[in-house]
Amino acid sequence: MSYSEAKKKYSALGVDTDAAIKKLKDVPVSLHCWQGDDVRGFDTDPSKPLTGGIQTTGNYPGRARTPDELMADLDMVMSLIPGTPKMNLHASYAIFENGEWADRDKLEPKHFAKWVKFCKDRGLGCDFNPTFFSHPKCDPLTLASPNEDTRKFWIEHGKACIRISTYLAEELGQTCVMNIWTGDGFKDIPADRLGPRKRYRESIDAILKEPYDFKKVKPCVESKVFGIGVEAYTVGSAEFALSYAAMNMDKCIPLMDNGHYHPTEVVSDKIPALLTFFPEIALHVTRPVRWDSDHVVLFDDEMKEIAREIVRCRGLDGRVHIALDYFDASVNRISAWTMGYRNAQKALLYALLQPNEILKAMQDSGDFSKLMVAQEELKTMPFGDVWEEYCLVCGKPVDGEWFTEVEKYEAEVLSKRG
Ligand code: RNT
Ligand code: ZN
Repeated sequence: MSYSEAKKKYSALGVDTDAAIKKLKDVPVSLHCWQGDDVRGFDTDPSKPLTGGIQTTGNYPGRARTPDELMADLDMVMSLIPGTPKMNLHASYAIFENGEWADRDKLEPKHFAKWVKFCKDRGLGCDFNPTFFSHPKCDPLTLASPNEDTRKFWIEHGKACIRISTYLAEELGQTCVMNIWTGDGFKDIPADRLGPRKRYRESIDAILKEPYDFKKVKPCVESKVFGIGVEAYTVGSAEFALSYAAMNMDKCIPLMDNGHYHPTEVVSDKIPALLTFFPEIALHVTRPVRWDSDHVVLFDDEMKEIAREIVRCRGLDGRVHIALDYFDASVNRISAWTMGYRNAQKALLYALLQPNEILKAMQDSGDFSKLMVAQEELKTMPFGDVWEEYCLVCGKPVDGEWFTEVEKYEAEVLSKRG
């Protein structure tokens, strides 16, 4: 079916497909740099393991090993995805020049000058993350450590990251979302659950004392339920992170990663709960398979429901900051990156093509039979034609046309990497 026919069908349901396409085109969605190199970064020995309770699995060839390789891969991905990507960097992706090196507590904006140039040349904004993992100063705790020197080091890192986030926001003229996540926790039953949380709270307080303009830099606190090797206790639990954000609404916002909850909990339902109270929230969109496995985002039911809540709560008008967060090393990384981003875009477009006001009215008038029928029948609308039109409007390949480009890139570029 052609786009014009699909448009007519949607219009009969009260949905304007052109308006949906126009809306989504300009919504920034953050593209995480860490899918390209298995979360290794450039500031520590790449042979050292990833720590902090997260894990990449698989050893598909072609991992980016240098800033130039990572940037080339990002360009490849960006040539294949519709919409408005925004870069998302971790502090560990600092680029040092002329043999210089700085530890995480001493990082400066200049270590991200190359990234600023990369973003400027492509008209991108940039989000940022302090890196509280994969570093010898993890004892193994960071901001919650009982050791004052450890805490001080990581607080200084957090402050340096606020200064870098301000630099990114000012240089690029877009808000910089700066996400605080640590893997602090214990493998086995702790004797003191309160102490680490009090220290974590004080450490975040100290980081947020670093001056910043809350309109430009949006610090977030990301919660988690558990990680590998820290199964029994997580300092930054859901209640901790949410309470912190609620008590400091003028300084930071909560961040929910949909891999960080018990398996029957859903972030789609939590979005409107948080938006009842918080003017803004942030999301890490991922796909947990039985645990926080960070599989590639699919166009699946929960992804659709997350997107529907974002759209219904008017989150696309700046209330919900959307970032992707997954890392699969078992398949072609460019394909993983592209597929996940395209799927997140698909879900958002799908959500924009729901007659939300009409469905709400059915709910409010208690017409639940009609609502069920309407919601079910929407599932077989000609969504694929609108998606294809969206890709064309964005000047990006439609389904069926991008993967061959990835195969070509693999043959010409990735397979030549040692
Ligand atoms: C880990 C968190 C965190 C990281 C990234 C690399 O469980 O989700 O957001 O994945 O910062
Ligand atoms: Zn996350």
